[in-house]
Formats: sequence, structure tokens, C-alpha cells
Amino acid sequence: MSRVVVVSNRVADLRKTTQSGGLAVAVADALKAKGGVWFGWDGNTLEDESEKLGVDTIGKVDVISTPMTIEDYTQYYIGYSNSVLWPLFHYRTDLVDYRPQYFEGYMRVNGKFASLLKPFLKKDDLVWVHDYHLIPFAARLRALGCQQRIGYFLHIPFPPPDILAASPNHMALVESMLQYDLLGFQTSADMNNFHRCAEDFFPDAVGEDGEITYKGRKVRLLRLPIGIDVDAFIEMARSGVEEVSIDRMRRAILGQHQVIGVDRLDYSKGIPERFEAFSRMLHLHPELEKTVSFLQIAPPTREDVTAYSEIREKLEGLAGSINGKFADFDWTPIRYIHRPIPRPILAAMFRASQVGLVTPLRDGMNLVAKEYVAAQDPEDPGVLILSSFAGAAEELHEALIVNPHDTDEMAQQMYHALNMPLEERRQRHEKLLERVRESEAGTWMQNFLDVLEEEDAPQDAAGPV
Ligand code: GDG
Repeated sequence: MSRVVVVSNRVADLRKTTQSGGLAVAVADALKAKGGVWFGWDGNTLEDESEKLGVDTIGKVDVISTPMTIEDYTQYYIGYSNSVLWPLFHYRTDLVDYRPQYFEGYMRVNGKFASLLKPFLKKDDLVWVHDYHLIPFAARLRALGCQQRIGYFLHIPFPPPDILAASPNHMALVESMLQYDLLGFQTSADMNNFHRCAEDFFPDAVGEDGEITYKGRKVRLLRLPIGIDVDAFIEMARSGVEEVSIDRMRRAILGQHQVIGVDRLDYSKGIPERFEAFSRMLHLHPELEKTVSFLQIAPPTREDVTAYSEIREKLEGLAGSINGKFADFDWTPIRYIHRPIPRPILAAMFRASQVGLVTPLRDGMNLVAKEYVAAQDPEDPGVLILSSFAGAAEELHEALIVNPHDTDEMAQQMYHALNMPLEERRQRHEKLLERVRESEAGTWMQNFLDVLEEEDAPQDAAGPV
């Protein structure tokens, strides 16, 4: 099989265990096992242009990374990627902060990245580009004469045409996507939204059979939900971390249960709504006081974007007021940690928690949902509460599915989860674990690359639904 070249905005530090962010976690899991090249930004910013490429080999992976200028970081990363595309693709047109120079920076950096990668490419490489930062990457590579097969996977939702049209660059975005050989999406809803955009904005590209051909190249679509390295996560959760075991024992003695949430501190994750729902449950069921606490781990992310500092302030205020209302000398209802926690501790914490609350307002997939399931003790598993707006809800039917905007429903389902009989918990968990195994990180990667490599994929694997 051909060599795989993964391109993403940021290369992950494959030696670190505190890495948060779904793409880094999933791609690192899959690429470490398979080997290949990983190209992207090294996370550093410089005053001026520099061609200081870093080349490093970690296990079977050659990592090629580049710094970026402060101007590029401001316009491409903070600007277009995270102040325009991220809110827009999460259906938050109210948070879009559009400026023409952001789009210029976005196109410029995609061009620079393509020029930096080109000398490293071999004729038969399979190039796999990831996520919203790099939509124009294939078009830039093609402009430099690269003929390799190029695939793209979007980790976040893809919006319907009327939302996408809120961006003045919607035509350019869709046209850029049409330059790939293969486009992968988390859910069939996302894939169908893209297909509708292609039909609306580039009707000549879509045939009567629904197939897309652009500039003589067939563009295939694939729904391929991302997953985790299930066995590695199970092992991590089982191996027990001392501080988690002590915390668990203390709660067992006090007869206390724990509800857990783990998310990058992002407005798309619905964390304030979750706090409100926990507070509502305590209000409706005063008998639960001192018997249950809520642990929210929310490491900082994208702090240079205003919307993120606002959500942080909101959350801190909310945690303070709920604790102020319900706490007692021997009980803190909400424990809120705003820093990254090592992955083995997270895994053990998931296993030690009776309820996993995964309630984003909109999410491409949400790997935390899958991690929570994998971490459970099959003999005495906890219950997953999952938002219907997470991509994972298309697969994980045996979770308690909720609408994150409905505080009462979330409060009721949390109560239901805390009181669910063992037999029902086991049945739900068994089925959920089966489903989580169906989309393991390694299989996900292999399936994408198999379709990318095929000259002509079977219609049912790549056609619209
Ligand atoms: C994007 C899409 C899609 C979180 N806090 C800590 C920590 N994490 C880890 C989690 C999980 C990952 O970060 C987050 O992944 P998600 O999938 O939940 O969310 P996004 O970061 O928004 O990821 C998402 C994903 O891409 C993959 O395609 O599922 O929909 O938005 O693995 O456990 N890890 C550590 N410490 C923390 O404090 N070590």
C-alpha cells in the first residue's frame, strides 16, 4: 500500500499524554499504529517569515512541522478558521466575526503549507487532509502540479446551504472541496448537507444519479464516523490511578455518586446548559443533596478568541452561584477543573463515574462519548447521557438521548441514569461497546485510505444517501 501523508493544522505531540482535542487523539492513535508522515503547524509563532521546518521521527511516524508568523496566526487560525468557520459550521451564525483579511490569510497559509509539503511528496503517496483549517489545501497542491490522490476528512459538522451561505466565501469553500478525490464526513446528515450545497451552488457538477464530477475528476463522498483505540482505552481505565482510586473509595464510604463531563472549554459543548440541568435536578430532588456531585473537566482552548473568554467567565459565574446555593461544609456539588488532565487519569475518572454527561449543542462526533463507554466496568457500568446534536447519536442509540436545550429533560434523564437498575445498565452498555468497536480509530483510518486508493469505489460506500 502507498505511503500515507496526513496533513492537519497542528501536528500532535506524540510523546505527550495531556493532548486534548479529538483530531489529535484519533489521528495520533491511528497513525502511530500504521506509520506514515504527519505535516502541520508546530504550535509556535514568529515575528517574521522563517522556513525553519522541524523534521522528527517518532516511532513509525515522520513528523514535519513548521512555525507560522503572528500575522498568519491571527488571520488564518484565530480569524478565518476559528472566528468564521468554527461558529458557522456549528450553526452559530451569531458568533461569526467575518473580516476580508481573515479569508486572505486563510488562503495564503493554505498556499504556504502546500508549498512547504510539496518537496516531501512521493509520486504514489496518499495525501489525507484534515479539518476546516485546510479546506483549500488540495486546490493549492493541484495548482503546484501535484497529481497524487488527495482525500479530506471534516471532523466537525457540515451545515446546510442556507447556513453556509452566511459566509461571503461559500462558493469558494464548496469549490475547494470539489478538488478532492474523496470527502469524508462524520454523519450522513453532514454528507447530505454537503451534497445539497454542491447541487445548489455547482449544479453542473452533480449528475442525475447524484454523482459529483468536477473539472473531469470524480469527487466521492463517504460517511465514516471516527472512533478511538478501544482496547488501549479500556486498558488505561482498568489499570487504576492511585489518586482516582482514593477519590472513589472516599465517595463509596460516603455513599456518593459522581456525574462527569470532559470537554475542551468551547461554546459548542453546551457546558453551561449542563450545569443548569444539574442544578435543576438538585432543586427537583432535594433528597439527592450530598449524595451526588458533578465533576466537569474543561481545559482551556483558543483563548485568543473573544467568544472563548466569554464562555469561561459565564461558566465560572455559574459554578460559583450553584455551589453557593447548594454546597455544605462537607459537600461541593460542582467540581470544575480548568486545566488539562493526563489521559490515564481521565480514563480512570470515567470508570469511577456513574453518569457520563455528553451534551454538546452541536458536535461533529464527540469522542468523549465513546471513551466513556469504553472505560466502564462491564459488570457495573455507568450510564451515558448523549445530546441528539452530537454526531455520536447517529450510532449510540442505547445512550439516554437528550435535547441539550431542554433543561428539565436533562435533569430528569440524569435522575433516571442515577437510579437505573443494574440489568438495564449492563444491557445498554454491552450494545454501546459493540457500536464503539465498529468505528475504532484504526479501522476508521484504514477504511478511508482503502476508498481513497481505489480507482472507483463501489457506489454504496461513496455515493450520497
Ligand atoms: C473535534 C470535533 C470530533 C479533553 N479534555 C482533556 C482531554 N480531552 C480529550 C478527550 C477527547 C478529546 O480531547 C476531545 O475530543 P472530542 O471529539 O470530544 O471533541 P473536539 O476536540 O471538539 O474534536 C469532534 C473530533 O474532532 C474527532 O473527529 O469527535 O466532534 O469537534 O479525546 O478525552 N484529554 C486530556 N486531558 C484533558 O483535560 N488528556
